Amino acid sequence: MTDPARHPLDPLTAEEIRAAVTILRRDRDLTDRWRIASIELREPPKYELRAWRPGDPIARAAIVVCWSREDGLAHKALVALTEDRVASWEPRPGEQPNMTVDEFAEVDAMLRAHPDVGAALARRGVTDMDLVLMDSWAYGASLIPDPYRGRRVAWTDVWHRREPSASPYANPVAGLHPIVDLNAMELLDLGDTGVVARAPTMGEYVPHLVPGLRLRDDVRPLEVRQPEGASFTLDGHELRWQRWSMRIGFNHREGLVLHTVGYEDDGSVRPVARRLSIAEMVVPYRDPTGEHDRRTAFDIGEWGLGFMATSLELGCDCLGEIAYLDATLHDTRGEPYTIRNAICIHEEDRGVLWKHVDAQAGAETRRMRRLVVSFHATVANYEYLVYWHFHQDGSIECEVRATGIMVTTQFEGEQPPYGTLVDERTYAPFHQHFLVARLDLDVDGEANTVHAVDSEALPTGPGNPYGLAMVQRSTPLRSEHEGRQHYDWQRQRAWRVVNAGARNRLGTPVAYKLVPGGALPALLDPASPVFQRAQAVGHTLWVTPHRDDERWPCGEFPTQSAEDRGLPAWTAADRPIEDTDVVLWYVFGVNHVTRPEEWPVMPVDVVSFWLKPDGFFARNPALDVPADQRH
Ligand SMILES: [Cu+2]
Repeated sequence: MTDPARHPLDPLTAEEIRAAVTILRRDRDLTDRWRIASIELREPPKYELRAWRPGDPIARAAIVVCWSREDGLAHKALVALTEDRVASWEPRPGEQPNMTVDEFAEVDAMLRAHPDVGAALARRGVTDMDLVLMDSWAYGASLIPDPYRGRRVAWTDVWHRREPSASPYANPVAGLHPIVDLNAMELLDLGDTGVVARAPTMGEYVPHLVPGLRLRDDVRPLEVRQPEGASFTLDGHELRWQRWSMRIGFNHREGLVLHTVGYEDDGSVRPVARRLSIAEMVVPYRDPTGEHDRRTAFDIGEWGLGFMATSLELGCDCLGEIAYLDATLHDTRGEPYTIRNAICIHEEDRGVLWKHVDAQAGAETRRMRRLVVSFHATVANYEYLVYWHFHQDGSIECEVRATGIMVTTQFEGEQPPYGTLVDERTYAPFHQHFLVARLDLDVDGEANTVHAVDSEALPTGPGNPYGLAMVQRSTPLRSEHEGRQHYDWQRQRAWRVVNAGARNRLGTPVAYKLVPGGALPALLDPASPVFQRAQAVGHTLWVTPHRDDERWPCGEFPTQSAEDRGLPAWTAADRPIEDTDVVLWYVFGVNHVTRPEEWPVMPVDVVSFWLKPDGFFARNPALDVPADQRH
């Protein structure tokens, strides 16, 4: 038995996942021909949860998305676990549930056993099918070939390993992209556009497979010791560290979720954020050739960063005293499984926090320490490492690291101009990683207004004879259309989330500032199919009034979608966002112009943005950090 939930926001346990499926099978006749796409805690509505106190009864419910492989019809169910009943059962015609790990594995096995695939590979000199990997990708609606429209389909890349322990992503098989019906689990089209001669690439990164690699021999141990243990406490899913407190959540789609983030100030906990997560990730490849023109991954909406989370037993890569939380997920039969050590919690030294040297008073220096809550996801060839950093000065940094292995293609003749040559007759196409952070900030409460703040240099003239004057222009965003914001380098734009009803000791309204980082333009034709599906990436920031059910910026079901039914649809109503419970949707990421140095494995590309107190405190909140942090 796993522990029953102790708090309404605790993720579903294995027993609860089993119970949700049992209730559905009993009451809705789910046969073996059904697949379960996702089972997730139905988080209590935000305003109901406010009234909950420890010891109060907890009503648990699960949202289940499933579909029948016979007719392909998706259903979304709300299963009231506490009441042992299906509370709602909603057919979702025309929508495709997320892609699943089971389908990925079944496609791989089916294609490797298929005689036509074997013959196509034999024409390319590949005969040992144990060395082949089929990598399924989801479609956008407009790119599905006509005869297969309306079906659940995947297209695949073909890779082959040089030897059993070698990297599959070192050797692409160009000109072969089988199309599969996922419900029938059958090959529809070989997608054979012709043999491309294989090139003698060196795509291996495991040292013993890299010819002639000499490891550095001048690296001595660097150890982090915390002889009295870590400074945080973890009680169930509740985390406390110095002045910070929060609850850790996890689901199949967003992966890590942070709830009820607060900062203790003068004995009381002041709310900063109600819920923080990465809600979508869109990765369009910017190569129109037939090898890549369908390659548009929605890694969260199609695959789920939670489902893709890796056990940090396989490499946590953090130093010091570490606490872990497991994650409970499930397969398409609804059978739960555990990812051991899915979430990592630890502290890091971050150099100097503040310092001043005075000739008479001497030096005062404080070292910065931060709390890190993180998880890692492996989405086929790529890794995404998500870190939330909490600092002693009240700031929060959300950092994402992209690493892993770039998609490559071998070519004959002239290299297409849409990528960088990284190996013999092999190029890595340009692409972008757009991340959409969902930030439900509650700065000292829910009544918040977002202001765009621009730096403006005043013209030289009377009162400003030397042209030095610079002021801040603060523009309140009053409606959702005004809330569609772009980064503005010329004005150094940032956004302040202001609570006009709460004042600091200086008498000014309290605020947190969203300091943009990693902002990137879509660089997409608005009419293009990918932009239609991912209009959320068309703005750096969106602001919406809080709704419990508005969670997915590119729509609830981006798999095989034609248009973005998330942010553009919700904000079309242009609802008021002034002095209300706002949610910020921040778009950031990597404009990945590939480099040879990112092959055969990519050093991390790091992007981040910050949430910084900006008048939330009346002075430096880290004055209280002791000089000697050993005591
Ligand atoms: Cu990339």
